[in-house]
Amino acid sequence: MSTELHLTDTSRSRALFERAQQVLPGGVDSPVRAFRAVGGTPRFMVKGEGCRVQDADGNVYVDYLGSWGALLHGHAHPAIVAAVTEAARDGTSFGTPTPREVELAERVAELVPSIEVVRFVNSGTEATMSALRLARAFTGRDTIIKFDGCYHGHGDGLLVKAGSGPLSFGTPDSPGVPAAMARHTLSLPYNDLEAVEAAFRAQPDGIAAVIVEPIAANMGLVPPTPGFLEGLRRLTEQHGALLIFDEVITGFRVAPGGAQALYGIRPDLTTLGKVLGGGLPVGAYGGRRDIMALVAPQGPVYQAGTLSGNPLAMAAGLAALRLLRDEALYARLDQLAAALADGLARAAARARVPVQVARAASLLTVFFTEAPVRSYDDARRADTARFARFFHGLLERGVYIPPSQFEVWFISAAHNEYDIAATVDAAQAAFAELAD
Ligand code: HOZ
Repeated sequence: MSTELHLTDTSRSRALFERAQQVLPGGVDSPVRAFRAVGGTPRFMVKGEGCRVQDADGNVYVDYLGSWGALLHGHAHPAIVAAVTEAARDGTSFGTPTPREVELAERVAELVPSIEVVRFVNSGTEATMSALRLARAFTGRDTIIKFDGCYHGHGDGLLVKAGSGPLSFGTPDSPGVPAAMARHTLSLPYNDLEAVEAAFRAQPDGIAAVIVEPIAANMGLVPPTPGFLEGLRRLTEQHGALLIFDEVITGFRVAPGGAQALYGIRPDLTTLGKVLGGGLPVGAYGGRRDIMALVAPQGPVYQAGTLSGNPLAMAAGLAALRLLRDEALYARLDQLAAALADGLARAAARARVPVQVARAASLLTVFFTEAPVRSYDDARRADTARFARFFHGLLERGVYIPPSQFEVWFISAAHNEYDIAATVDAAQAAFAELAD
């Protein structure tokens, strides 16, 4: 990888983007991919191997997007590819129960401390929508508390001060969500326990659930301040509301048992996705047996899906979770991520570019701001124009990071010390350009 700025040929990506815009809204199937927050042409990827991706023009990048966190083990891990190939030979979908989903459910229940029973779905969005329906049914209440800048997928009622794409594009409240629906969502500042206490005081018997990313990773990376998650557990218990951890990003990534294992907090329900699917579309929600007993057909809360528990996806998930048995995995990820975070902070300081490098386990964000970021309001103070220049400085030097200031970099088990060192060199050069 060269730290020199080289003019990469992007003609094939540009041509594909032209065609895509004729037949896909904005040329993409998920908004942040369109590069609108950073400008320029999105790269159309054709191949991934380990920590590298190759675009349609043959340019190769060290990848810190990792399919938005799904690829903890890197691209095309041989064990995952073999498992999916073997499963595909036996049939790609049955619409019946299959053995692999039982095995994956058992493995999830073993790994995630609070999950006794789990339901597989196809995406994180489905998981959070279903978990909220369940929480409302269980408590007989309507109001949901979420936090500003947290993103829980694109379900109605969750697009209120939402992070990720909505934050990147300045549309944190989407049109098309009925006002009546949004009225049942209370969005409060992340890391502000007093605001949660006040909400419970105002509606002591009205709040069905508090849903939270235990480590917020959709407004850039914002770890919980000490006592915040513990406080949420205490308040929800006191008021008969459920605590839902959205671990779509943190599940199996920050520890085998997710953030709840890391912080020692037992939520009532958990939502999962990304790493759980090993790169195939899988989401899940699960938790206490008495709550999950309400899900159809055991109970009356309806939720279904033709491709739920799909055998290919279950095979990929099983292979991905099997790889977590490597005892050195999390220490290695931590070491690599720490080296990258330190290197980035030093490189920025050398170039006199004020940044905050936030890190938790193998997740990090470089915020272009002078003040620490503990909330959505802090995150929004970041200089997004500077971020966009930095993004392109890296891209042109062969480093692919998520194309928005408000997303996180994902370090995978396929990165190594040389990739990290080369990334820091590239960042050094990209930061130097910002100082001009
Ligand atoms: N919601 C994802 C970022 N937090 C983006 C997913 C995608 O574009 O693939």
